[in-house]
This record gives sequence, structure tokens and C-alpha cells, in this order.
Amino acid sequence: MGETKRGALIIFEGLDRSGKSTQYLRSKGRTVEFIPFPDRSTPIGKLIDMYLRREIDMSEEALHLLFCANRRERVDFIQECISTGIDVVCDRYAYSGVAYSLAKGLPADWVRAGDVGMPQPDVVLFFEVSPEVACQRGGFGEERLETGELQRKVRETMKLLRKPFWQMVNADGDVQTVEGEVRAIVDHLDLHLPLQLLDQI
Ligand code: T5A
Ligand code: NA
Repeated sequence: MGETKRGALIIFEGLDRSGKSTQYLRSKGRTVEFIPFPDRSTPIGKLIDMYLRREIDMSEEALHLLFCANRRERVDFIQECISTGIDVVCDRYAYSGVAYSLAKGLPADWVRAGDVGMPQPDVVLFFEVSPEVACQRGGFGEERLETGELQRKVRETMKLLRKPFWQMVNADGDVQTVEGEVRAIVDHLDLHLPLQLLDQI
């Protein structure tokens, strides 16, 4: 009898309205835990949610630290799942944290330090959606950070964060086509090495 294979840490990243949440809702039913970041259900996540819905204000630095702290709130759960063979899919992760804050002009070294030591993804699926398609999708512009100018800067910054374990997904396609692309990548992950921790972002 072989030992139980560990779970995979799979990250969906991309601009607003690229269809990340739609994909993880559709793949529900397998032994997968889904964690959206920001996770608006936690105490810290509730503050972030109030900020995004324009109910409270705070400095960009405070917001950055809250996004980081919100991910730290879920690390024990992520590690427990992975070690018991359950896959974890996160809708956004440290890369959103870094890209949005760099795009706003916060200092690079300070921004990048906030997620060091977080579990390293087995794969980051980057949902690439063209701006024209994104702004036609439902809900665009409702939340604070969904302005064309910030999205353009985030797009440029995200590209600079690309790592060997990133895979691009063409997210302009219809929901089924995007799902096929996601499956093809996720079904072929190599999980022989233990989960690593990020030493840089
Ligand atoms: N943020 C986040 C930071 O600044 N720092 C951080 O550390 C983190 C984690 C909230 C904001 O916070 C910022 C980034 C964001 O600006 P969020 O909660 O992920 O982050 O944002 P949401 O508004 O929930 O989600 P997104 O805007 O990112 O949208 P999704 O999840 O990419 O898109 P989704 O699936 O909700 O789809 C959008 C619409 O398009 C349709 C859907 O039905 C929906 O109406 N759609 C499609 N239509 C046609 N074809 C397809 N293939 C489609 N897929 C989806
Ligand atoms: Na989302």
C-alpha cells in the first residue's frame, strides 16, 4: 500500500472579472477545499469587505497588511488539508496582494515581504482576460479597485511576478472552454515533493 498522496495547492490569479470564482464554483463536488482571498468570512476579512464596499476608509498600508493577515488566518487550514490529501484551490493569493499594492505605488521590498513564508503553490493559473471582455462582464466597477487605470497597472505588474510554476489560461473564452483549460493543467500536477514555503514573491 502506498502512502496517501498529499493534496495540491492550486491558485487562481487574474484581474477583476476574469472568471476565477465562476471556475471554482463549477468544480465543486471533488475533494477540494476552496478559499477565496480576501476571505470575507473572517474577522479581518469583514474589515476588508467593508473597505471594498466603501463603508470604511483606511490607509493603503493598513489595507495591504490586512490582506496579508487575512491569508495568514487560513494557513493552518491549508496545511492540514494538503497533508491529509485534500486539494486546496485559492481564488487569489499573495500575487494579488503584491500586484495591487505595487500598482498603487507602495514600496516594493516592504510589499513583497508580507507573504514570505506562506505555502508555495504547486501551480498558479493566471486567468488572462482582455480589458474589453472584462468590463462587459456582470458587476464590473461595483467595487473600489475596479477602475480601468488601476486594472491596467495591475496587469503589467502581475506579468513581472511570473514564476516557473505559473500557467496562463485564456479567460476570454466561454465558461466550458475555460474549464477545459483548467482541468488539463490541474490533472497533471507533480506532487512528489513536499509542500514548500515561499522565500520570495
Ligand atoms: N485584492 C485582493 C487586493 O488588492 N489585495 C489582495 O491581497 C487580494 C487578495 C476583491 C478586490 O481585492 C483586491 C483585488 C480585487 O479588486 P475579489 O473578492 O477576488 O477581490 O473580487 P471579486 O469582485 O469577488 O471577484 P473578481 O472581480 O476578481 O471576479 P472573478 O472572480 O474573476 O470573476 P467572476 O467569476 O465573479 O465572474 C465575473 C462575471 O463574469 C461572468 C460571471 O458570471 C460574472 O458575472 N463570467 C463569464 N462570462 C462569460 N464567459 C466566461 N468565461 C465567464 N466567467 C465568468
Ligand atoms: Na472573485
